[in-house]
Formats: sequence, structure tokens, C-alpha cells
Amino acid sequence: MSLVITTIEDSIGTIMLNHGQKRNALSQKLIADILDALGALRQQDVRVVIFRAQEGATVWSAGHDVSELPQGHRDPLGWDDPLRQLIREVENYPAPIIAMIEGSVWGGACEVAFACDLVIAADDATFAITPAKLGVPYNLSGLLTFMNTINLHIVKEMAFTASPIKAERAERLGIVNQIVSKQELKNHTYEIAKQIVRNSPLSIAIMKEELNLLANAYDLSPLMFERIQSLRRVVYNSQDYQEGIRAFLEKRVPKFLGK
Ligand code: YXS
Repeated sequence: MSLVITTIEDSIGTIMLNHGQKRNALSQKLIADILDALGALRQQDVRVVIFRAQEGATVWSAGHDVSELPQGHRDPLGWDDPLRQLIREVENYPAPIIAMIEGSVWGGACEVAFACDLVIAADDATFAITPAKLGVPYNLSGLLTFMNTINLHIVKEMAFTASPIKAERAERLGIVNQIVSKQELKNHTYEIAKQIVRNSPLSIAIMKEELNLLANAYDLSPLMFERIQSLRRVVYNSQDYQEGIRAFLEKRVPKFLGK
């Protein structure tokens, strides 16, 4: 059974995350179902896609399924890992994807939301970047997703504290496009989608790709690449990484020793 519900109306596709009992944690299964849904929408005349959680959700998504993170000695966010595949598909999808957010958004789910082309949030939404809470060495393209959305000082504040920020502050900082009341969220989001549907899908598709190519246009020397890989390897091979994962699964506070 799919963990998402997909609908199409007026050339607008909606993918609803529907795994509430696990707070829409981004498991391999949930991500596979999202990718299947996006693949199916690509075959239809869908000009905007909306990602949403169940009506009234207190958690939009709890982020990466921690129980599926490797227990060390392997990059937890490697190129072929499901979360990385999902981010690339969101960025490469040839039409705008709007993240319609209600409830709290955590870790890798923040990256999914910010990789979308627009973020419309209810005024009760919160956003938390959580690698440091678990001892995870976030990957480079993931950090670039955050940097393309958020001012560097704020990325560092969110990443180093791992504390949620409220929707009102996220809007003020330009992290989300607009915030509205929970009651208005659905209608407001679909109104924006309808405005997009009325415009040229070809023009929009190439501008989306151009903007994403420009936003990701960074030089990185082989030396820099190898330095970054060695830094990340130290972290995911560390005792702290294993402690972070274990503490989450044991529902206790982690004790990080810096090694
Ligand atoms: O105990 P059961 O079986 O009922 O399952 C519980 C939780 O274990 C499960 N669950 C998760 N399972 C795997 N991975 C998760 N990320 C995850 N989050 C939750 O869902 C069931 C209900 O959770 P519960 O009882 O805590 O719900 P709640 O309503 O009291 O609290 C909701 C949250 C979201 C505040 C709470 O579940 C929470 O703090 N979840 C973890 C949020 C988080 O730190 N996510 C980061 C995941 S790691 C990640 O995304 C990247 C690797 S990184 O960290 O690098 O960004």
C-alpha cells in the first residue's frame, strides 16, 4: 500500500504524505512512493505539483527515517541514497513544485521543502535543521540547498543549534514565500498554483532549470572535494555519530564526546 495519496485537478498534481504514525519520516518506502507519484505525474499534463501532509498534520515530516541511517563506516547521505535521489528529482522535475507546509519540518525534510520551488506555510509551521543533533555529517549538495534558501548566518544558526525556527521568522528571512492561517493554507496554495497553470509551461520549465543550474554553479577543485570527503568520513566513522543514532532510537539525550 502506498504511503502517499496522489490526486490531479485542473492540471495541478497533489502528493499527500500519508504515513502519520511515523510522522511522515522519509523512509525508503515513503521516498519510493513519492518518486513513483512524481513519475506518474510526469506522464500527465500536470503543470504544478503540490507536496503536502495530511489535513491538520502536526508534523509535515520528521525527516530522514533514523532507523534506516547506517550505523557508521558508510556515508549516510551518499549519492544513491533515497533522500539524495528525492532531492534531485524535486530539482529536476520539469514543473514547479510547491511545498504546502503545516506542522513541524525536521532535518532532511527541511531540505526537501527548501528544494521545492515555492514554500507556502501555515503560521504554526516550524523548521529545524538537525544533523548536529544526531552527529550526522550533512552532505555538500544538501548544505547548498540550505544556502540557496537561507542567509549563511541563519544556516549556521539553524545547523549548529538544531533548534526549530517559527514560520513567522522564516517568512521574514525569505526562507518561505508566504505564511497564512492553517484554515487559509489550502485555498491560498491552490490559488498560487492556478496562477502558475495559466502561464507558459515551457517558459516556466526552462526558467526553473536555468535558475537551478545557476544556483548550483560552484567551482570545486579535486583537492577541495577530497578534503571534504575526508572531513565527512571522520564524522560518520566517529563514536559521536553512532551515539547520536543510538540515543535517538533509545529515545534518550545523546552524550557527544567529540570523538
Ligand atoms: O515509537 P513509534 O514506533 O511509535 O515511532 C515514533 C517515532 O519513533 C517515529 N519517528 C521516527 N522514526 C524514524 N525516523 C524519524 N525521523 C522519526 N520521527 C518520528 O514516529 C513515531 C511517533 O513519534 P513521536 O512519538 O516522537 O511523535 P511526536 O508527535 O511526539 O513527536 C513528533 C516529532 C517529529 C517532534 C518527534 O518524532 C521527533 O522529534 N522526531 C525526530 C525529528 C528529527 O530529529 N528528525 C531528523 C531525522 S535525521 C535527518 O533528517 C537527517 C539525517 S539530518 O539529521 O542530517 O538532517
